[in-house]
Amino acid sequence: MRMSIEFSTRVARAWDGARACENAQMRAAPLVLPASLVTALRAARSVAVLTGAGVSAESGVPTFRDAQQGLWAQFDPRELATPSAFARNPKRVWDWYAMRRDMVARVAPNPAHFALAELERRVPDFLLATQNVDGLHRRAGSVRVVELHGNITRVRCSAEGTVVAQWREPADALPPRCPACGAYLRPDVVWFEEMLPADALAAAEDAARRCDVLLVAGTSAEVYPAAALPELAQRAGALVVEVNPNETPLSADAGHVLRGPAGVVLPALVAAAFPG
Ligand code: BJW
Repeated sequence: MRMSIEFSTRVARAWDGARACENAQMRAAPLVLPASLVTALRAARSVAVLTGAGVSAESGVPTFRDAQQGLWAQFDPRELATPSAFARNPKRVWDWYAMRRDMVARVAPNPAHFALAELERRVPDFLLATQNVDGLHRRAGSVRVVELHGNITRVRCSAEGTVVAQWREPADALPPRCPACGAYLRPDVVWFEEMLPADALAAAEDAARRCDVLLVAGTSAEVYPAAALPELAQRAGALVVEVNPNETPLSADAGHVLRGPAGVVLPALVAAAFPG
């Protein structure tokens, strides 16, 4: 119980930080959309999108690496998001994810999610590859979505990988057990040092290779293999567009960089390319 209170307070602080950050970004400089970008997006037959935590920031979900309000500013990822952390202290890891699962259930998609769902309806060939585990893209109406890092709302057996629909929180200081084999249950997310779901990654790589335009929104572009998708697309001839209020390792190589919050930039871009 003490652990839950600790997580509750500190994650709530990150949530508040995400909202403060959102408010500050909303007051950012006016957005300029290059005409060549609008034309390219309108003409594109195939569009791929890579999203990261920044796309959910305006829903109030904390990012990972933002200096003040990111989760990794308050929590050590090696203690919470690795298989060895779960092996060392399964209850601590379980509690952290349970807290975040509760928080995610209480937020809603923002204009960035809705703009990407609208873009999907306008483009013949489309794929949205997200690193986010919050499920907000589907809740906004996106259909052609692959979740590269899993989904925090699901739970699976840590031994067999079977997704378990229902579980009861045990009274003791351990995570719940798999009803079939008795191993601990764990969140159905991808931790560091774990492989990404092969079908999701293959679909994202295919989309990156064949797209005309790749939008990269709200990611620090630091975590591989997702961070390799922009280069894959660029080598195959795609126009790569970064949407991010801050500089990332991708910024120097992107064809266009739109500096601003995704909840402002993406609706404006989609409306400019597909008016009416
Ligand atoms: C806004 C905004 C607004 C703010 N609008 N934008 C050495 C040892 C072991 C492994 C490695 C190693 N070196 C490299 C690796 C590989 C490792 C890796 O890449 N590490 C790097 C950190 C160096 N990768 C892996 O381990 C992956 N697996 C793998 O490679 O398997 C093969 C392998 C096996 C064994 C050994 C080695 C390799 C798995 C990666 C799994 C990542 N998992 C997490 C946690 C998921 C579960 C959870 O939620 O807890 O995924 S970590 C975290 O980072 C999460 C995210 O999906 C991911 C990416 O973060 P993201 O989305 O980019 O968020 P931020 O916070 O970084 O950035 C937010 C951005 O938004 C910022 O740029 C802001 O400016 C911006 N922003 N507000 C738009 N309003």
